[in-house]
Amino acid sequence: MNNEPTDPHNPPVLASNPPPEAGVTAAVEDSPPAPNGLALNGNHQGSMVLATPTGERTRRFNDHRLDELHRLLTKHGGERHLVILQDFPDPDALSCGWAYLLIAQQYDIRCDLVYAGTISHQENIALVKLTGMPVQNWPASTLKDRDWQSYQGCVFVDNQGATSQLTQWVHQLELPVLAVIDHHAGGDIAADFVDIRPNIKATATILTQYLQGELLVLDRNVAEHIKCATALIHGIRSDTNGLLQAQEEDLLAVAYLSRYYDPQLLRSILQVNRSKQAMDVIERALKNRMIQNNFSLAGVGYLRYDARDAIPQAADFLVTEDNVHTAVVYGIVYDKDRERELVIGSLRTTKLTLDPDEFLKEAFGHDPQGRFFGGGRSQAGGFEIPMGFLAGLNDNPNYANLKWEVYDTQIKQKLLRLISPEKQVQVT
Ligand SMILES: [Mn+2]
Repeated sequence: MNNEPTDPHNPPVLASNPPPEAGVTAAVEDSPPAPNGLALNGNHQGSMVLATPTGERTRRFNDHRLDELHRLLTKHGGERHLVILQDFPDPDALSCGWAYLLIAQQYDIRCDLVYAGTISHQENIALVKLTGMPVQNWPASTLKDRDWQSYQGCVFVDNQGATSQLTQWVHQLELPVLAVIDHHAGGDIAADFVDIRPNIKATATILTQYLQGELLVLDRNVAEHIKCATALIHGIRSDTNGLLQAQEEDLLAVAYLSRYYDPQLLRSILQVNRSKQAMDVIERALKNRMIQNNFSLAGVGYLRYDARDAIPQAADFLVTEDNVHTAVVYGIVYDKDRERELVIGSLRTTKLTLDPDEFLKEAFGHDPQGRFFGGGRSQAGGFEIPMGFLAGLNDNPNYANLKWEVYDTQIKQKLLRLISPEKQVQVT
């Protein structure tokens, strides 16, 4: 291949006047010099390098988004940026953050990939450990001591700032938001480069398209590339219910990544066993579940903040029961960092006509500021209800029990209003 990977120390210079070939998509290999004196030196599908007689090089892509991102990265060459993930990053977020970091490296941009919450899901811990992904935890309590001055900008990947505690710091310190790449709808964050595509199932599909466009040319001989490609496949799989909900673009992205990924590594990531904690929560969910109109509802009581990922795992499990199409599991956690206590819950459904986002918004409503307590995507959703005045002082077991019963009852009442509106269900 006659690729011309970008020299990290000498990022490509853009021509001041766009040449007329803008929008060319065909692969050009060993092409003769173009009549206007420009030598075309194309890569197989994503980009081409145009060399002018003066030796100046510029790259053009078949997708305007790649052009824009390329221009942005070129402009910021030599800088240091923060890549911000949601507080509880999932495989899609993690793999995309990493892919972005590798792309930015091509432009001599040093990125730090950070999140403020925890990675507690066993599979996600395995993903990070087994791939050696360079992701850093910046807990909320440490944010005031971070060296923010050394960053010239930040990037949100697989989120738009709403789900990260880092966002308020970014705004306070006026750190420029350079790029937002996401597949969730909504959000009104402004950035130099915005690529938000709600019709795509996983952000990893979008990042893979950047790779296909050769913002970074993957190389099978580079271990990091193999691992990142594997992580991206895992990201797409996990946001599409194991590809069952994948659409053409997601599948094409996986097909491309299949040239580079390590199947053995992917298997190891997926085969991680559940923690004892998660098993205990699943056991509680099984014991406490009540089934009504094919909904399985289970409160699991109090659990440690870092065990919160056991809740979606329990919901995943309950939804597999015969005659159940939707499971909701919830519990109370105490967030030490932010000194707040909250009810968190997860919904899983196999019922195609049930929209988790609509259902949870309708069931739990919103706070006085208009922020909904819950939301979701297809087949999955979650909710968080802060306890406010009732938070804390759980050393008193009678009080703790009473509080749990109140929340347990209220959540069931709110859900049952939607599940069995025709009859008054007794919740005790
Ligand atoms: Mn995602």
